[in-house]
Amino acid sequence: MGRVLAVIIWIITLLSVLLFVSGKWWFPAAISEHGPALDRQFLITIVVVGISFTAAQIGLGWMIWKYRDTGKSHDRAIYSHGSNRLEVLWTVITAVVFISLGVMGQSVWASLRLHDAPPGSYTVEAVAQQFQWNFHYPGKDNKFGRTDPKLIDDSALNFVGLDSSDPAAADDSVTSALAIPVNRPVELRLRSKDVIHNFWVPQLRFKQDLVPGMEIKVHFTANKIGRYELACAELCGQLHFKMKSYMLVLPENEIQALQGLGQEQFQAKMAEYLAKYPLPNY
Ligand SMILES: [Cu+2]
Repeated sequence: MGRVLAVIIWIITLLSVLLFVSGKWWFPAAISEHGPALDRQFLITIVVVGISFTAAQIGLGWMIWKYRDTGKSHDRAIYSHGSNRLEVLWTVITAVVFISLGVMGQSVWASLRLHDAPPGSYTVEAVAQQFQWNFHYPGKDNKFGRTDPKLIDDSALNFVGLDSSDPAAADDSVTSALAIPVNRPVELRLRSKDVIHNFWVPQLRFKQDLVPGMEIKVHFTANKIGRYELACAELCGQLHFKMKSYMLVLPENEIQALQGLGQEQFQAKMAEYLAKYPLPNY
């Protein structure tokens, strides 16, 4: 029985490793400037973790094989206090490996979050709520109209509380889909009206929480035109599964064509673009 168990463990290990090595269920192709660096970091991590996992499982199977019950009476278990030296050694090795991976990965992570967006970035405000996305565009004047939580009125479709008496609000638009230019830095200002949500576009290799009471500024550059699925990746309530939308990465002229359109025309143009670009195949 011990031998069977050991072999089963080795087979499961082999199959698990093959799942990754085959590359059949890998990420969709990256469409952001920081994507390749993130993928490289992910690959390093998965190789290191994969080697440790395989070594540990081979060892586990080997112990089960070696110390199986052979029915002989002299095969009695002995009690061991363990080895402090070994304990210290593998704890230190594990700590060094994990801290190194963390330090190596932080530069990409931090560059998108802790530094200001480059000047001239295309800025959009994202306001999440149960269970929809609202993207607020500043329009031609590049100035967001004043918003006030008191003015939020979902039944009047004023989801972000835009103050229409503010002149800067006149050319603003709010839509449920996100449109950004290709090859130009984009700054997102993330806010939430109720609970924690999470902005996630897998191809963008970007994922960030939206936290009530906070404005979180992040930035990235998308480099492939198309339509991509955008999901809320934080379990935010009963209809969380419905909280999805699209992100359009558009050529500069199509972005320009959107700017300054009033709310209705903006929405019509967005519908046109959404129909124009098919979703990528997975
Ligand atoms: Cu959500």
